[in-house]
Parts: sequence; C-alpha cells; structure tokens
Amino acid sequence: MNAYIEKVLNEVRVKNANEPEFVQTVEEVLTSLSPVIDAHPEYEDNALLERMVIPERIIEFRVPWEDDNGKIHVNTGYRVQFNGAIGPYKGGLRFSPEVNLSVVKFLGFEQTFKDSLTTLPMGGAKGGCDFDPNGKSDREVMRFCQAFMTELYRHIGPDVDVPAGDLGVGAREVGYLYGQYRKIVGGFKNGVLTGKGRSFGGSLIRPEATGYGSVYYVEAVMKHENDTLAGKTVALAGFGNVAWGAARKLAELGAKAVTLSGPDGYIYDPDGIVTDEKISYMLEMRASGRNKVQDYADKFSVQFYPGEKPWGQKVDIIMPCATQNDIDLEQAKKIVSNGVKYYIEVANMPTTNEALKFLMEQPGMVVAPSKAVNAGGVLVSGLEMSQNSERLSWTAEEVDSKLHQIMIEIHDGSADAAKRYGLGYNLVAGANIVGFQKVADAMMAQGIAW
Ligand code: 2IT
Repeated sequence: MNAYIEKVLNEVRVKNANEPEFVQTVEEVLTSLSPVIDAHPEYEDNALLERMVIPERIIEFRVPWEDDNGKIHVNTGYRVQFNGAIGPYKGGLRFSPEVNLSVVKFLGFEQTFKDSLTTLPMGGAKGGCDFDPNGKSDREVMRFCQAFMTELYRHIGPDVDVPAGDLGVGAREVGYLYGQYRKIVGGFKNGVLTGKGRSFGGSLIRPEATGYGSVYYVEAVMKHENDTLAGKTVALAGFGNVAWGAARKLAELGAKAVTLSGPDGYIYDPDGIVTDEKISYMLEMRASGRNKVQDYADKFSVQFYPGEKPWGQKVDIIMPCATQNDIDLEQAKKIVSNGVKYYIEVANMPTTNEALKFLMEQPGMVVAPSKAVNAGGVLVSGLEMSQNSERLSWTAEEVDSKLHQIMIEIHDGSADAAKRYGLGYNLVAGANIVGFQKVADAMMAQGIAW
C-alpha cells in the first residue's frame, strides 16, 4: 500500500480509537486508493487525505421531548457536515438507538463519495438521533421531530445542507420535520429536506429510488457478465423501504426475492415476494411499527427462521438491504460455499472489511459496493432539489429514466476507472476511485480553505 495512505490510516486509527465504524469505513475507502495516490504526489504536499478524514463540522445537540404520559426524555442529536467541496451538504437522518457519533461519522464519510458518484453537485453529510421510533405513538414521533428540528434548523438550508430520511426516518418523519422548519423559518426554502410528501414538493419515484436504483445497477452488472436477471433468485435482508423497492423492481424484471429479514429472524418464501399483495404487505409491516418480519411468515404461511440471517439459503444473488455489518467472515464463507456469484451490497456498509476482502478474493465472484449500488436514493433526492428550486414537478417516467441512466453510468464509470488503473472488474475500488477523484479535484482547486 502507498506509504502516505498508510500514515494517514494510522493517524485515523489512533485518533478515532473509540469510533470503530468510522475507522472501518476510512480503511475500506483509503486502502483502495493506492494507484490514484501514487499518481498524484501533490495530494500529500497539500495534506489532502488528512483533511478529507476530518469532518468540516460536527454538530451535537440535546433533544428533550415529552411522551404521551407527560414524562420527559432527552436524546442526543447529531449532524456531521463531512465535506461540502462539491455542493451543499446532503445526506439522511437516522433515528435508531444504535446511533452514536461513530455511526454518523461513518455514514457521513460514505455519503461524501456516494454523493460524488451521483454526478450531481452534492456534498456529504449525515445526521440522526439515538431515538427509537418503534413503539412510539404518532404524536410522540411528531413532538420528537419538532424538538429535533428546533435545534437542527439553524444549521441547514437549501444552499447549506439538505437532510433527508434514512433508517427510522420515512415520509411521516420528514413531514413533521419540514412542518417545524417552515414554522420557525417562515418560507418554502426550496423544501429544505428531500423525501417530502407529494403534496408539498416531494418527487415522484423518491420512495422507490434506492431499491429501483439498486436493481438497475444489478442489471448493468448482468450485462457486463453476459447474464440476465430474469429467472434469478435473490436473498434480501431487511424489509423496509429499500428492500420493498428492490423486491418490486426485481419482480417486474422477472427475478424473485425469496428472503426478507428483521431483528427477529428471516423468512423464506420459495414462490418469491412477487405479487402485489406480498409486496404491499411489506409497507404494512413497516407502518405497523412492530419491527417483526415473522408477520410475513404468519400471513403467507411460509417458513420463519427465528434469530437467523438469510445467508445460508442457496440463491443466485445476495442483496443485504438492512444495516451495517450484517455479514461477517463466517456468513461470507456460507455464501461462498453456496456458490453465489453476485454479492451486491445495498445497505450502507453491510459487510465487515474482513468479509468483504474474503468475498472479493473469490474467483468469479462479483462484489458491488453499497456507496454505488444505493446511490439512487440520494440521486433522486438531488432531482427533488432541482424540481423544488425550479418550482417544477417531473413525471414518474422522467425521474425514473434519469435514475436508470445514471445508475448505469455509475456502474460503467466504476468499471472503467478500475480497469484504467489495472485492477480488473473491481467495482469496489472503481467506485471509491471515481467518488474520491471528484472531491479531490474540487478540494485541490479551492486551495487550503478547508
Ligand atoms: O444513505 C443515503 O444515501 C440516504 N439515506 C439518502 C440520503 C438522501 O439525501 O436522500
């Protein structure tokens, strides 16, 4: 590995010793940049990597709110504005008890390169709170969102930072957050958040975008491999918005998702999650707030595997759509022993670095990285920003066709970059290189301002 990368990585490991997720993602990105850093000695002279691994700004704040029984709770909110070199900060908000500074920093770092990959001018940010929306009443969620925005509003804006949803933050939460923002600031402000409802500036296809985009990416992989999606079986993890969009698009293209997972275990449906009834039921399960995938097994009389992950099932394609570190080395070995050819990350950092390395070493296996595969979500958020600033609303076909076209560009651009640096069909390195290069060019052009 390049000595400059090695040096920066060692500094990151020491300085962020209490932030394992953040260190993991920095290691994953930087280790694939060796050929680029070799070719650009001026980066070291400008301390480019040292600057890139520190967020431009971290905001941490107190969020007090009152539950339905009049009891006061206090949570910790975050917004990490990681890198604004190529555009306004952009990235989601995650509400989950697992949220902490390490998680938000890892997501913000990833988001910087993902947003760069979309080809649109968006910097990277992420935020969230250690609040658990599961089991809360609608009014409690509303009061919490209002309390959260009462601090966040002063740090965001259409030219500054444009948040959206992520785990635990869907259309309902975005609506409450936007309502409070508008009340405090008193203007449309180009919608400020993306993923808004249709009636107040939301874009068509935004709910479907991450899942659809991931399947468009898989189509591009299939084309490269002279293969086809039709007839393929797919193991999905998760059962939220992303898995829903993926299941729908897979069904439309003649493939079938056969597993879903939740915190309680996973379900296996050999007939596939392909009918409208089954796909719509995923939305019901999410809206119920029960957070149990067993409900699907009960409703459609299929097998439920409590406490297990779906990676032992023999399928053609694996698409983890849940959360980080869903697949460790042991799971990866199961996947390889089942002869799976396509390992397509969808959730942010679903694979431990050890497992990712192992999978990438397997001859003939195609591994695709989440920062490229799931970029369709933030990409359509970027299209929502364009529509809001122009006071226009594009048709579903217009948005979908832009999404489709850019997902193919992301795949092809990554494949080309890896090839150019002599790395073969390495989509992981290719995505890191393309995402990095644009941010690096912008930072170099702007001088040592940040
Ligand atoms: O991980 C992601 O890219 C998102 N949660 C979506 C971010 C966005 O701004 O739409």
